[in-house]
Amino acid sequence: MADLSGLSLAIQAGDRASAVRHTNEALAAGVPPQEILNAMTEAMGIIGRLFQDGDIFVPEMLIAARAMKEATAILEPVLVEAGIRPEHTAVIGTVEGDLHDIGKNLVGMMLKGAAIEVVDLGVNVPADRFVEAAREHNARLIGLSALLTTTMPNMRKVVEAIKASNLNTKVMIGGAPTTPEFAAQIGADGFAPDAGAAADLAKSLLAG
Ligand code: B1M
Repeated sequence: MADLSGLSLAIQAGDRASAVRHTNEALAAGVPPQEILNAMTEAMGIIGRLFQDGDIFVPEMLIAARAMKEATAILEPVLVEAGIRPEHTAVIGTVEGDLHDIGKNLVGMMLKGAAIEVVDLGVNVPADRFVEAAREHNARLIGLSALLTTTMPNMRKVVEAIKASNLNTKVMIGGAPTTPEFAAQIGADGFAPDAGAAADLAKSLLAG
């Protein structure tokens, strides 16, 4: 097992140049790409936990995610060549009527950090579009975000549309006005209060 602690620390610190350098060095030293990806995913897991615990904030998480993005860009062609693809795909989006996307984007970054392929439908997404995209991309998870009390009911529409389809797709929700009680009420499979928790929840829903 190679020592990839330098790469992990570079990602956690959001040091893009160092993350890229460590990735190139590891590849040149013949470290398997999956092992490098695992080190990056673990680094983002640490970031997620620090964010959940209130030890770091949105800017730190964003710069860590950007460092990971640049480092994975180097790794991606090597992973593709080796036939390694993320095992699962998640479709995410902000529900119809709602244009807030900062939190949703963070959730997307953390899911990618957890080695989940993310199809981001953007904002103001109608229920049917989530179902279509889940079918098209064979996604086993849909992540819904809402920041307005007035758009929360549109989450229920997505859950109902998924239940009416024959898809084996779980639905998780989040966003400031949502709660675990609301998730249970609308029949969603889970709620996460923040992006770090969203990655943990996604992994456990996809494992189930
Ligand atoms: Co809006 N806005 N806004 N706004 N805006 C709020 C949400 C509001 C609380 C402000 C206020 O009044 N105090 C209020 C909502 C009130 C309510 O419904 N209870 C509000 C309002 C009223 C409005 C407008 C109606 C204002 C108007 O036009 N009169 C309008 C609505 C437009 C629309 O959507 N149709 C509007 C517009 C906007 C801007 C466009 C100006 C801008 C959005 C820009 C953008 O997103 N690109 C904006 C902003 C920035 C905010 C505030 C200030 C910040 C939201 C944010 O990005 N937070 C917000 C007030 C506030 O929250 N303090 C406010 C940072 C972000 C990292 O946190 O999104 O909570 P958050 O995401 C977290 C978690 O919630 C969770 O993880 C994230 C990271 O930890 N999470 C998930 C989120 N999605 C998840 C999904 C998951 C799991 C976890 O699983 C899938």
